[in-house]
Amino acid sequence: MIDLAQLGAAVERGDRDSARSLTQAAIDAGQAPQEILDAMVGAMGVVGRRFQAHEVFVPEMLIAARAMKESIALLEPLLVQAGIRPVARAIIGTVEGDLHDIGKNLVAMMWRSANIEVIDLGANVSPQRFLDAARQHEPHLVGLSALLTTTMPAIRRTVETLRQAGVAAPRIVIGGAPVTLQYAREIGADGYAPDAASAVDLARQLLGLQGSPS
Ligand code: B1M
Repeated sequence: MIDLAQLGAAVERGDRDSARSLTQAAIDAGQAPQEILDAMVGAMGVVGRRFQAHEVFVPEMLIAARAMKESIALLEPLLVQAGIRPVARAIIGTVEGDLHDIGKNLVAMMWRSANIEVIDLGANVSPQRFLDAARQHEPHLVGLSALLTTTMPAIRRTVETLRQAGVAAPRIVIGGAPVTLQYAREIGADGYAPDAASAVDLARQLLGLQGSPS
């Protein structure tokens, strides 16, 4: 049996090789896929909290998320076999006219690390494309990112398009450097997150999932 705390520690320090080999060893030892997954989700929760406390920065969070992503790839067939499903589905994109996608990618990675299925629509996504994707995927969450003051109105247009079309009431989360909580309230979004780790806490809160991953 593998000590899953070691796997968590490998993910926390972004050690891809160790994370992969410990995941494979745990699989080979017949450990429960859910327990292996929980160890990694918990580790990313720790990384997220350190990021919020400014103890680690974007690069550390990226390498931890990559270590987890590669290990999850080994685990995925077993998760499917065991019928373990993501806790929710999200679509995410950077709004129309805006090509900045680094922060949005980080939010997508952190949501995936919290066991949320994420359909990433990319950058420069029109309100109509968000609507088409919402109709197609029926997400629980929609994430909108903007980095330019000039593209903030596209967030508003996207929220209006989704609301007016009456698609199955997804929770809309917005973020990006010029975006504020006040703006979120003004345009009728469900929430605003200042960074990728907070976006996980917010998603869990909006989805009614208890607390942060331990
Ligand atoms: Co641009 N750019 N850029 N740029 N760029 C900024 C944003 C700018 C602040 C630089 C400056 O002038 N000081 C400025 C915007 C000014 C403003 O509007 N107030 C600017 C400008 C003006 C432009 C152009 C117009 C420049 C030009 O061509 N004249 C142009 C616009 C192109 C377009 O989009 N149509 C442009 C182009 C580019 C590049 C293509 C060269 C490149 C983007 C590459 C890419 O993303 N693939 C680029 C970059 C890299 C930047 C800076 C340097 C870095 C942005 C970044 O990735 N930060 C940026 C200046 C800066 O920030 N220092 C700048 C790192 C990233 C992790 O942070 O994206 O803030 P951030 O994401 C954070 C949070 O905001 C939050 O979580 C993330 C992680 O914690 N968050 C969310 C983000 N999305 C979220 C969604 C959520 C929740 C949280 O829920 C869904």
